[in-house]
Amino acid sequence: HAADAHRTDLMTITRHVLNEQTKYPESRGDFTILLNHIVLGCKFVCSSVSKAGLAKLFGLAGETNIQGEEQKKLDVLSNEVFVKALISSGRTCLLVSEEDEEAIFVDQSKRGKYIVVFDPLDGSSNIDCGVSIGTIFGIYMVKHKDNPTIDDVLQPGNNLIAAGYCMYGSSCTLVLSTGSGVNGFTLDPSLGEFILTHPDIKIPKKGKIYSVNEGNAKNWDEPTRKFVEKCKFPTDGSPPKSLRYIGSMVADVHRTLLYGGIFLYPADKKSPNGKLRVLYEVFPMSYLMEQAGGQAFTGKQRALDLVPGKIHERSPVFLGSYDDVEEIKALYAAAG
Ligand code: AHM
Ligand code: MG
Repeated sequence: HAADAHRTDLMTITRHVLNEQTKYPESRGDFTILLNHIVLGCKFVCSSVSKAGLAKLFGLAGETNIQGEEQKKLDVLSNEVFVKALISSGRTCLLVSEEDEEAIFVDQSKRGKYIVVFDPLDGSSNIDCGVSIGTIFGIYMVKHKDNPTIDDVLQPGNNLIAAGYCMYGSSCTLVLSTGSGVNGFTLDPSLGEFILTHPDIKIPKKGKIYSVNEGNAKNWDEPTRKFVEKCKFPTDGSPPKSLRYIGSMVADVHRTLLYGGIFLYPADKKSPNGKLRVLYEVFPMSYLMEQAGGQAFTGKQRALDLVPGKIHERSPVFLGSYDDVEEIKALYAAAG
């Protein structure tokens, strides 16, 4: 249709979030402003990631460029971009980034009521071969704005007011939940706008895919081992599941959300708490899964009920389709 070629009535992410916020009469646009700054960070990182292959032309990370400045690694650069974008929004008071050992307390003059936890560039070991990577974020509301402390961020995932990720892949996709379902937006590079392309994402109740680093199998515990065995050799007459593992959490979770199935990063003998970080990896992804009708489990409890004791704490995680997570829960319950 000629009319379709010139569609101008697009649902941009800003318009979408503004619509959602009208449900809260007390809202004064602060959240929309914060989100706009996150979106800006995502666009910047997206453009840097797409140029990563050209980095050699401009000088490799660790080398100096023509201006004599050291070329920054993409994960370091992404972190700086997000920290600056978040602080300059004037809506944050406390930031926790995977890249920074300490939490960042925002200066009083720029302080707002939101706390943002984020992994600016997750899966960065995949950059050099062009595999999808992403940014993951979660947003909390501070308890005491005048005097935020580290306890303000050591909240269970249950208290998140929003979470999302942006995947830098064949296209740039931002998936977001503000607590009433999950929506996906795709960056239209010609407009520089994220457009609603995946409204109200619901994860299939049961999936045909499992996703785990099987190279760690030798060190798994009994319930994880049994679960993966059942994926390959089902005993209930169902066909075996397919294995898909990219090794980039955003990409693996994105596929799980859209196609269904289960993503596991379990505990093992070498890493009894698994690998993934509670605040900015496990929580946001678990929140999105639940909002899409799936589940997230740690091997002991519902993932969002965890209360982290420190900002970079890790936890095992099993997340995805409702029925598939039910199965792993049953195996852990049986193991006692
Ligand atoms: P990173 O934060 O150092 O990039 O590591 C996190 C990544 C996740 O994206 C991915 O799910 C996981 O590490 C893969 O780990 P492994 O290589 O052990 O399978
Ligand atoms: Mg990470």
